[in-house]
Amino acid sequence: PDIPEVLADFIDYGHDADTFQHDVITGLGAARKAIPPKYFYDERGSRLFDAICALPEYYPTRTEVALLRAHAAEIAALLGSDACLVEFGCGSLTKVRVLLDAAPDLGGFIPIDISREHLLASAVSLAADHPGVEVAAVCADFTQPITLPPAAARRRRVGFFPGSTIGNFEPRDALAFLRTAARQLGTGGGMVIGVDLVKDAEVLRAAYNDSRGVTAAFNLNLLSRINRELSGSFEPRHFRHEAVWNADDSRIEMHLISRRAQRVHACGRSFAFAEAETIHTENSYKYTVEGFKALAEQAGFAHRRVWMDGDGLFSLHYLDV
Ligand code: AVI
Repeated sequence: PDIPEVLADFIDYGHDADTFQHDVITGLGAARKAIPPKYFYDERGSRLFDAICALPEYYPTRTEVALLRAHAAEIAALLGSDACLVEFGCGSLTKVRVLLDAAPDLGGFIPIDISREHLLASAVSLAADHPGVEVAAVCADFTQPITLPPAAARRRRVGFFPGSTIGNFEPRDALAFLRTAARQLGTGGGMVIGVDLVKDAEVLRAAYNDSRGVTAAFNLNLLSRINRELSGSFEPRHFRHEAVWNADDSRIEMHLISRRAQRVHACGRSFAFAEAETIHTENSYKYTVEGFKALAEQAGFAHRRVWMDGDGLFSLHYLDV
């Protein structure tokens, strides 16, 4: 494919082929139905997620952006000159722009994301605004090991993983991801990572059961996506959204609960639901600063710095490889 002129490179690993169908068949066929949260982010899902980030109850985004703004100069100093920032997943790019604006001598920026069109559009717009930075995009599942393009290979590499997306991994997968990232970033590299913190259960519940129903629409959109992409017959109104705080496992769980006994078709198969049976669609683990520090160290990072807001809602960490 043609690489847009402003980009130094574009590599497509083609990781997304057929895994949605496979994961839906396996997930709906299991005794406890579950579908991985990465499938929330089709076009409508990504727009709904952006709307979640602006909700009054959803504190993580604005708290993290405020932390990035407040400490941008210190973070830029830790990045040093001519480093290459490697972003795992690329969201709205608001967050990385805060860092780029504070670090004028950054050498490279490489976003890695599975959503090809969104990735290309974001990388192109960022490259156009920062002509001094070598921008290369990698279309891949960032949990899989990949070879980084030359823009990264010849520089000191610092990972950027904001938003507490690490919280959507099972703890053992979070450890595996951090280990792979440490290897990829290499000795002398670093990582800037946002981690949501354990807090009052009511604050957590409200963040995932917002009063406008945006999170409910985001969760239910998964059923519409199955209908569209996998010939599904879900009636979204026959399911309801629920998010619960599981204190024992330190996580918010999102579920889609069947309002009645029903049979649904998808991927050419039939799946039976009992009344009140749930599809578990997401875990969002919350860490303590100490707990996350231990995880990062176990993965081979040295913990350098943590920044937190005054209410202790969210944490931003700088790790050394
Ligand atoms: C992307 N991720 C960190 C979000 C979270 O808070 O776990 C996804 C989300 N789910 C519901 N609201 C937001």
